[in-house]
Amino acid sequence: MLHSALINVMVKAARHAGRSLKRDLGEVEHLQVSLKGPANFVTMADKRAEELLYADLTKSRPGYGFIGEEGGTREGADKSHTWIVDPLDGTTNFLHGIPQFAISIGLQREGTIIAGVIYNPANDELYIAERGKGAFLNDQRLRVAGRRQLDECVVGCGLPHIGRGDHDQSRLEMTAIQQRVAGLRRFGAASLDMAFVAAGRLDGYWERNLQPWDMAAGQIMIREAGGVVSGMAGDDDPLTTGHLICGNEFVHKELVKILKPL
Ligand code: 2AM
Ligand code: CA
Repeated sequence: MLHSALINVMVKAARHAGRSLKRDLGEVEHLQVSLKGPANFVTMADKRAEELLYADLTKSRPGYGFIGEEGGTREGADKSHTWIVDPLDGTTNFLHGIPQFAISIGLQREGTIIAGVIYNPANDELYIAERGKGAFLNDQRLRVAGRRQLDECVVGCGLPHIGRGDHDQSRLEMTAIQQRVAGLRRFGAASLDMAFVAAGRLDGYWERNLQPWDMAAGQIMIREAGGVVSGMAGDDDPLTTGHLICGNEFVHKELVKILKPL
């Protein structure tokens, strides 16, 4: 399938960094038995992947700004374009050898996300989206699920981490949703949760306290697949608030209705 030059640049960078992560995953599984454990190694894997992405993306599009989870913000001469990159989303999964992690690359132009690539090197699933051109999983066009009965829906969520977020609030939200849906899931990589919503695997998903690089690519993936993305208010910007609700139009509305008053 033919994609734009921009998407090709993003895909090439994601696959390159993906090969590095996949090699490192093999090493992590090996290190599980060692005394020191793989945590430091994973930090290195993460940084290595980000540097590959930075080098590849900057070589192809010199001057674009770059915001990465590891290296922070790197300004470029071109102030209207910024890459928003998570080199390893789902770090805890990666550390435990669970094959649910991804490289996430979003491109922002004048404040709007115009392209996104999410790549899971463990199962070679590649998600791409470009504004006005649709969303694809391995070249298959994506469409959000069409379910309109909440009790038939499978919904994803996030959980606050140790020492972070509001655990009581999280329990409150989960209890409220659990009573209304067919199934609740927690996969642990926000970018892939969003890709799953775009692919119609999950009917909806919400999570609090995310970072822009967790959501940038996922946001355009869902919108191009016909879904809706917002913050907790229902019409706000998750990239600004850090809180996210998404799904098809109906599920998104229902989730907002349940979660907003809590
Ligand atoms: P990460 O793996 O790149 O850290 C898990 O619920 C999701 O939340 C993951 O996508 C994870 O991204 C993200 N996340 C955001 N902030 C986090 C934090 N402070 N600690 C762990 N995961 C975080
Ligand atoms: Ca992340």
